Amino acid sequence: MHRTRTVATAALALALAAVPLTGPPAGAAGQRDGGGRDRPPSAGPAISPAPQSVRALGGRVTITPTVTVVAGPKADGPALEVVERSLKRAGADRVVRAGKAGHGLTVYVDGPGADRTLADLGARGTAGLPAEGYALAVGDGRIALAGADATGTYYAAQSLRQLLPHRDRPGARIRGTAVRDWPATPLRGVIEGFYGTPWSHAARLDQLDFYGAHKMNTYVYSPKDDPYLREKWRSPYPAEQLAQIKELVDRARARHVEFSYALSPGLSVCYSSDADLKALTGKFQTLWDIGVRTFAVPLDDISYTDWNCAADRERFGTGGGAAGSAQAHLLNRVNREFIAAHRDAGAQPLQMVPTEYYDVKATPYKAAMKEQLDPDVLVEWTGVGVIAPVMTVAQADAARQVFGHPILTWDNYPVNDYVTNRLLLGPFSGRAKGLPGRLAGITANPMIQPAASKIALFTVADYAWNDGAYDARTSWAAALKELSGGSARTERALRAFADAHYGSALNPQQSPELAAAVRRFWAGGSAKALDAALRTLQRAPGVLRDSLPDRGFVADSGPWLDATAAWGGAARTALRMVQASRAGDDATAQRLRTRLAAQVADAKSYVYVDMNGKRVPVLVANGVIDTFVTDALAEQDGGKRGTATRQGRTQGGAPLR
Ligand code: LTM
Repeated sequence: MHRTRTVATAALALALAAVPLTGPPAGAAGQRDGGGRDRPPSAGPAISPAPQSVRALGGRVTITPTVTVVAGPKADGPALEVVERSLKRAGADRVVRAGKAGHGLTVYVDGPGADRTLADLGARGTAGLPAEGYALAVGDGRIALAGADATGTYYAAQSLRQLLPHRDRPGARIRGTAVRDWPATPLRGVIEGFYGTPWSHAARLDQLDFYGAHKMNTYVYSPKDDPYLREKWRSPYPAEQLAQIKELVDRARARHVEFSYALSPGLSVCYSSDADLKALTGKFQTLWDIGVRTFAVPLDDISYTDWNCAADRERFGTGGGAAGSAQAHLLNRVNREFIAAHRDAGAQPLQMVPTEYYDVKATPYKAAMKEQLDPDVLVEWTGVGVIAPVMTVAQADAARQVFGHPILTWDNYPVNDYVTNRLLLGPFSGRAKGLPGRLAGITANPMIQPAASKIALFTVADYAWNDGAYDARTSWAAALKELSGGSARTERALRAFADAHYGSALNPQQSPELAAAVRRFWAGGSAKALDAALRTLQRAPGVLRDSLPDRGFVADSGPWLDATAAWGGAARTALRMVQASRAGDDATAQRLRTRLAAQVADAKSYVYVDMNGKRVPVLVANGVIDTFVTDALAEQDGGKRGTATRQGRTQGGAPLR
């Protein structure tokens, strides 16, 4: 891992009434609040990721006791399941399938019925939509959804799910709406590519559900610390582990997610060896046999100046150019002898991660890749920097140019394997508008904590689907809303918690909301306002433990929840100490100071235990809450407030990068 080299919604909370009556030209912005303002918790139905185009239609739809679903002959099975489940959740007593309209509400899914109904309702059909695009119309007692392909229909069903309310009896009314929608980039998803404890099987299944619901279509299976992917890459899987992978592959297919299997032979491979080619393709074949159709060969984080066999030195020579040639040689053989041989049976283009994956400098290595690697191989690239604070269109174009291949980003956010003391709960930021259209796709490397990654991944999905409408803060708020399951109290707690873990290389401002509250206080604002913010933070862990629907999130965040409650309490004590001191009550101030020392010690005592048993003290709102405490102590000492900030005396975490 290049730790040292690191430079380092969207549930656009759509109030349908406010949807402009605009047409859906290609590239049209969605209905997001373009100013980046967060909608209040009470905002109405939301579609996430933000659709390319939504408009209001006349005529409502009422959920009747019996709803008829008329499916086209090739209608997607998983899409139908989503539609039927959503209708029941919206209050229908019975959902029946039939060949023609019933007495109550009829929902057309693909086929001639859907096409006719879309036209009747004044909505455009699927003609001209790119892959995975869809059309959805709700109005005049009918609903129609149709996809440019099966995945498009599935995504139409996901959008309908979000438009329908949750009711326990029939009668709910839904406003007339037309959605015409398509993705901004073909591949959108997640690469489980971090160091540290690999995700559990249950967590992966849960993630695949999440990806399908958020129109992400890619999951790359590449945990660095699964020995069968790197150290023991030649060894076959034990039957039990292979059976679990098959379960993942099946679940992925049911959620329209492409499962990409990534094998990393670089630690020991001999690029020129027939035996190693056979070992690689033989292992791929065992994965093919359980249904995998997409394969990757990551060659990141290996040495390319040391060969693993003398034959490679003799054949390819030395230096970066030789390494590029050797890698291209092996990958081309995999591409021609395995991928091409399986193409008619559904094999997808090969993916690879180059050893130089983090810049766009022209080098002999990249020149070899450009000239020698088969042109249909997708090259993964992390941007300029391993953790790229920004990604621009110009950088992506430069990467396309220098590698000479389609670029799939391996975006190292919200991965936290290089800062295991932190949760990274801020949104996907710093990625330019227009970037997805230049890429083969976007994959995000998540945190070691799967469920806690969902806040950031929600925003990744939002950006990758419709970057034109994307606003990081709005998407972040929509993610919090969705994860809170409809409870305003839970949402407030989650927001306070996520704000306390917001900072990263992409979001250089740590805890923007808490920091603003602290700033206001020092600028003469009321102690009451700051205490309210700190109280919300202190109590947030209890609320989340009590009511956050995603229990995985709570489990993932354990030490950070404990530390957050403790830091919230410590900061409140510090605030009271300042107030007592300013009021001339030195005895109380001194008593609070003693308590504060114990509270800070407690707050610093919570640890994350990594896969090697290492105990890592966790950080909370670092540089904000600890600095507030230090500044409060300095003020009581009669010193100048702000000394701590200037001297960087914080919880001891590395600076944000
Ligand atoms: O980013 C790449 C291509 N490789 C590794 C990742 O496995 C790791 O998770 C990240 C973040 O530490 N850095 C890398 O270099």
